Amino acid sequence: MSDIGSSSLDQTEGLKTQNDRLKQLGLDKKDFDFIIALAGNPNTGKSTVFNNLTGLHQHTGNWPGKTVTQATGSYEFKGYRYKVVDLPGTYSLLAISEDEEVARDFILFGGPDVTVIVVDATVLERNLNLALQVLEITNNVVVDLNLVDEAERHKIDVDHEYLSELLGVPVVPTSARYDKGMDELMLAIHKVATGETKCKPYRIKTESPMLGQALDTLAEKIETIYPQLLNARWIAMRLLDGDERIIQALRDDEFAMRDDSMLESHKG
Ligand SMILES: Nc1nc2c(ncn2[C@@H]2O[C@H](COP(=O)(O)OP(=O)(O)OP(=O)(O)O)[C@@H](O)[C@H]2O)c(=O)[nH]1
Ligand SMILES: [Mg+2]
Repeated sequence: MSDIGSSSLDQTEGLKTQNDRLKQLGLDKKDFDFIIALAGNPNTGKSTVFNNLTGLHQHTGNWPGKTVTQATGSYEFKGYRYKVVDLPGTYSLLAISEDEEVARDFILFGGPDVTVIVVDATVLERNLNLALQVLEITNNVVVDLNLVDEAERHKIDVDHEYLSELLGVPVVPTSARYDKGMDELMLAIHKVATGETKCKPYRIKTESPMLGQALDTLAEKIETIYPQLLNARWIAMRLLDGDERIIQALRDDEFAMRDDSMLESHKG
């Protein structure tokens, strides 16, 4: 590490890396290649998926400063080590309840490499609300279309390929209770994590022209300060909504992320 000139570090000093963020959230990326977040409405089978993926390699504690349980686990796939975080079930990411706050903060500030949204195939419409919210925040998403066995019993047949086209991210049908579709899920996660699959998440644009203009103006300013952000428009929306957590995050410069690849290029 001594070959990194201190002067070349000046620009990035004080900025946080992904792992600094993770540590604040009670996690550590050390020894892992990718961090995977499992999100979804309550009772969609997140923990069942989590158990299938991680087996006995699990650890539970609490989210720092919260009464919400933090469950993490790990697995290996194609030579990569994955750390999985089982997020609390939530209907939205507006951070009204403690559960929602934990889920949103992790997706927003923890910078997971892939966020898996577990949706219930029997009540897809209701579940897509959260899915669309997650797609607003992050690019790297895999949708786990779970409970397809239950859907079949109800004569519901979801066209997962078309859904994937509409959402702009991979959609994998699974029956977690029967351990079905897990290999396909791991492969989809792997491809998004390694960049083999490029996601183009669907983003809602239904606002009035005036609001749209205000959002564009604000997002442009945010992007000037934080060029690496992928969700400036979403942050602009939350600011206009008066979201205290997001306002505080801007005040505390929490969106400033040190890019480790930038440090690499400064070496030597
Ligand atoms: N039929 C069927 N049942 C499933 C499937 N996946 C999960 N379940 C069942 O659904 C129930 C809820 O599963 P969990 O894994 O606890 O769901 P969760 O999303 O973690 O729930 P919360 O953490 O409370 O939000 C359990 O009884 C599971 O056995 C599936 O693919 N098919
Ligand atoms: Mg659970």
